[in-house]
Amino acid sequence: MTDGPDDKEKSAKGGWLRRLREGLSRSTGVLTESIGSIFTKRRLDNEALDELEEVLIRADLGVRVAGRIRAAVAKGRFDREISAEEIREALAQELAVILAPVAQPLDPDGAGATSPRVILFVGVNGAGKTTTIGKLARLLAGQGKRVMIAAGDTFRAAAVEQLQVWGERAGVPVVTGKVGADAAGLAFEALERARAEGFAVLLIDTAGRLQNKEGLMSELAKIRRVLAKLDPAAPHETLLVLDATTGQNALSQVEVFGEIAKVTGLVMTKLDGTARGGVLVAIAERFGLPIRMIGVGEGVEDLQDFDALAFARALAGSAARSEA
Ligand SMILES: Nc1nc2c(ncn2[C@@H]2O[C@H](COP(=O)(O)OP(=O)(O)O)[C@@H](O)[C@H]2O)c(=O)[nH]1
Ligand SMILES: [Mg+2]
Repeated sequence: MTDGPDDKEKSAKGGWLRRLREGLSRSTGVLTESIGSIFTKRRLDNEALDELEEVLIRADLGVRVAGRIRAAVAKGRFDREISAEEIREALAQELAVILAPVAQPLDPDGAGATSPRVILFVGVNGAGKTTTIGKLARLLAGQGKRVMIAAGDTFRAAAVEQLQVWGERAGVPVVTGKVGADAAGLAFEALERARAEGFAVLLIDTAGRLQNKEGLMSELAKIRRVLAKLDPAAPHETLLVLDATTGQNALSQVEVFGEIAKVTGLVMTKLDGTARGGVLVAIAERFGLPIRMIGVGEGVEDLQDFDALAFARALAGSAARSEA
């Protein structure tokens, strides 16, 4: 999604990487400092590896990833004296191995001659669905794509207004209904209109009232059903939006939404906040779902493709990160 001129792209990338690194400071702080104190002039023995594993678990990476990294770091280095920087770079490389397969950017191109690409956004309240849709609409419109938004979170007037503001700025039409209106009906109407008017992309917002799991499940199922009446392949993408600051809780959200919605990809937001970015690694390892985008701030330029190695280095606090 970064298709500007080279130098512009580079400085924008520098900016978001800095924000990402700052955001990951909680995880990175734990990792870099602890690695620094474990590996000052020390042999890489079992005790050192135990300590490393513990630090990785504390940084939200999860038990399985921690074990995997322990083994990878030990390989070829066991019983050698090793520096903290060497450990950080080995950690970054191993994290990148886990993350590379899920770094699959969104394909926003139209689904076919007669249908727009339909992207459904799901996730708990406050995760960043509406903001992400606004940013994405702006980005895609900026690339000359014809985008329409359906304000499917009909329970929150603020969500509708929020989208109208983004839509106005981006010159993107926003299909809305009355407060409490049937979200599926709205989604149907939007897709009908988007098809008739030749739009390339339809972004659909939804409510995130997870406290009423049955209700939400049937609402999402109904949205899917009515969309499929117009295009059997719609929605072409169902993106689960996750707030990185929720840490381990994000894992259970992937489980729940995986069950109630057919999630095809993830968006991880708020990686610029006091983020606990390590959880993204645990999610990648456990679920293998594509990470379509990340959010590193509230501005339109803060929606980014997920770069596995840059993220891994930022998380590991590896010095090589500045080249990423
Ligand atoms: N710092 C930061 N804030 C974000 C990001 N994405 C969303 N937010 C904020 O998170 C809050 C909730 O976002 P919203 O889109 O309304 O969540 P929704 O309930 O899932 O639709 C808003 O204040 C957003 O501005 C991000 O990447 N970084
Ligand atoms: Mg919302």
